[in-house]
Amino acid sequence: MASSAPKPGRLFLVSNRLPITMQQKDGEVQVQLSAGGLATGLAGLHRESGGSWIGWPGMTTADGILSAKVQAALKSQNLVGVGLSPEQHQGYYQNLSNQCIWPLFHYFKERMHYSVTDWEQYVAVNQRFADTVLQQVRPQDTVFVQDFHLMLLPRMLREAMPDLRIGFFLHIPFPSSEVFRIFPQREELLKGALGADVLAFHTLGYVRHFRSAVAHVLGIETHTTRILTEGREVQLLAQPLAIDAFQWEPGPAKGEKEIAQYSQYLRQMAAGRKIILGVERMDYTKGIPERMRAFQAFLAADPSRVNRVMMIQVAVPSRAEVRDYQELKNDVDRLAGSINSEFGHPGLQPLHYLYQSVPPAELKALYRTADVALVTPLRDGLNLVAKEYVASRFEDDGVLILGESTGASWELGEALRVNPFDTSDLVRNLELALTMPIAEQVARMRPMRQRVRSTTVEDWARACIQAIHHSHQTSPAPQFFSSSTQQQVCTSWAQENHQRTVFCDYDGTLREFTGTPGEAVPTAEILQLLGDLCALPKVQAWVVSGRPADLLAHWLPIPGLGLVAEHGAFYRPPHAVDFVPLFTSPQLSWREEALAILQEFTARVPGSRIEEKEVGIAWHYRESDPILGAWQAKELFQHLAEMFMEQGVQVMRGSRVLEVRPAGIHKGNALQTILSEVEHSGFVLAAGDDHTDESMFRALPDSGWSLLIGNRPSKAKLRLDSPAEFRSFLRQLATSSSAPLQADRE
Ligand code: GDG
Repeated sequence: MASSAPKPGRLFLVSNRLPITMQQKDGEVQVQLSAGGLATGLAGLHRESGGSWIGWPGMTTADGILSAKVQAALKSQNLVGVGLSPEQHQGYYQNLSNQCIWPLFHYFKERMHYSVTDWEQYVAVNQRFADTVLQQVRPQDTVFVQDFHLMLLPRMLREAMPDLRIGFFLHIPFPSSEVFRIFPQREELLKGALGADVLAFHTLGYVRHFRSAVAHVLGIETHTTRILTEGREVQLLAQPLAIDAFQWEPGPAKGEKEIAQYSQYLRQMAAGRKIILGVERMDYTKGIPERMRAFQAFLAADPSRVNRVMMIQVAVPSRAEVRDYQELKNDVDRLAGSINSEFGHPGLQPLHYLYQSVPPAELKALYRTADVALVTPLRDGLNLVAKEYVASRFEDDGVLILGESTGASWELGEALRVNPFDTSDLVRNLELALTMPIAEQVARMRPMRQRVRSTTVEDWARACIQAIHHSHQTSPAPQFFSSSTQQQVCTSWAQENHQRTVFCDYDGTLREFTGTPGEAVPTAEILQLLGDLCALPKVQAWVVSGRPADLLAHWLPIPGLGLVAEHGAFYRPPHAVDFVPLFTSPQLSWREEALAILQEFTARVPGSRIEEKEVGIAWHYRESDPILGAWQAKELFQHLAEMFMEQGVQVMRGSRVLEVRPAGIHKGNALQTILSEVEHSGFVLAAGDDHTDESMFRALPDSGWSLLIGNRPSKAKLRLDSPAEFRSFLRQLATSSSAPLQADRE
């Protein structure tokens, strides 16, 4: 797949915010790159490829346009700015991103504020980003989009530049589909993200949630890590963000002196007490009040603990203009006050609460000095603080207490895991942590530290980008059967002097799918069309279906029509009366056992049903819950394939149907047999929609026309979107025959 794709071009990163601080002084613009984290890890990659980082530089302008000076200053750092007006910033970022998607994706439905105007701004700003990206990129480039602010961007880019390699990473949780579908524009968000070649998340849990949302909201069948949509394959990836552990370890030129000084200050302040540390943005997802209440309960259980333990809580101001965040700060202020007044003594303050950002050296000192890190968000995409604490413990001591609802808990299994909502669980684990023998601390910390050290941010980025390059396919679906090509095909059909043969599948090709297979009786239009085709001289029309022979004969009573039943097990040539087997005495000893298994699965999956045919047995799950149906079909497939592998039986997957039948019977074989019986075969066309039709496409001679009805990777040369489009093409064929017919008569 990857080998046939052209060499990847430059890398472009796109995020809501550029990783910079910008100052304008005396008409001069100064751009300072942020240090550490994602910014440092990613910067090298786009620079070495010749690409840029595209995002909002952090200041709004009245008209949403960045001055030439600002753009030039950004360009000198390989950055491209997207300008935003205050209204756009408010609607897209403050409101829709931070007060709608953020709370909902963290399971805080009651804090979600949705308005149509904000949504419109979100769409418009995503489009603004798309326009900026499109001005920069060429089709062979790679674009790696970051986070929930830009969920519509992948699709916008895909529509404008179909061959672009696009990846998307979600830094926050992807919630359960039950929660996700509360979002009013849920289809749009999913379709937007599905424009990417690779959708990456921190954990497999989020991958599962996303798949489930796609299945339930869009009704698209999904596979473990793949989704087929609009003719493309989207790969789902669990790739937790890494940190550069070495940055947290002691080393020359890392401000060691400052760190040591602050550590000493902390120890003096602790005066022999053990230190519990909490660090995060002041955000309701981080569980700060819950943690403080647990500390309060811990002290209340034994007030003398105040002489042995203290807590430092750093809460970095965040989204402070939003009411929910102001209220949270007031709560935390009050709680901190009440803990200190309840348990403090003159000169002995149990809780040091800092509502501020601390400089990097102080943060390092805090991580190195704290005996226990209490990282207990109520919900967190990953949580870098937990990894940073582990990386800082270069002597492998210290205890990490980690909330089970953080993505990081997937990787940091040796931490003490807690339910962040359960005060008594927090208290119990605080007691455990504070009395943990050093040998156990080391036994837990060492493997976590080794794990955190084993990858860097750059490794993370490279893994994502490699996945994007690997999964990208250039036009994997057949080309659309344009009206001009249809004209050409009709001309070659009309000019053909030899036999003209048309093979078409029935369900999903000639006829639209219906709720139950029994409802899909042919319409008068279909009967007329097939009748007209069969009435033409030198034309053979065949319906090649998985349906049983007697049903096809009953539904399609057209004497001139050829019929192939049960995926190629039987056929009835035009004007013949009986069906003839296309196989030599099949082995049917497996049937009884297979039927028993299918019955078991039918009992398990509501809405599924068995169709017994003369040789094959089909299990249909079109009316079942899409997730349950697809999951059970996969199980069933493996089960049957393993059981009957050596008995000459094959298991085939169709569109929401699975069929067991003797090996070697397929539509392709039927097509070859029929064509071998035609004396002078000329024009041949085969049309079908599902995987069982691929064998027909493969069996066609090179000069044949293969036509997929639908949009997915296929062996077919051309495609149409629907049975209605196919019927309209057949109608054109039927009427294009008049010229040579007249010539024939002369
Ligand atoms: C989002 C997702 C996901 C914090 N206080 C100070 C300070 N920090 C730094 C930490 C850490 C970063 O901020 C916080 O990262 P988190 O991962 O903990 O949380 P979010 O900001 O919510 O990040 C999260 C992340 O994206 C990455 O994908 O893990 O789940 O919500 O690096 O060190 N840095 C300094 N002073 C502080 O006071 N210097």
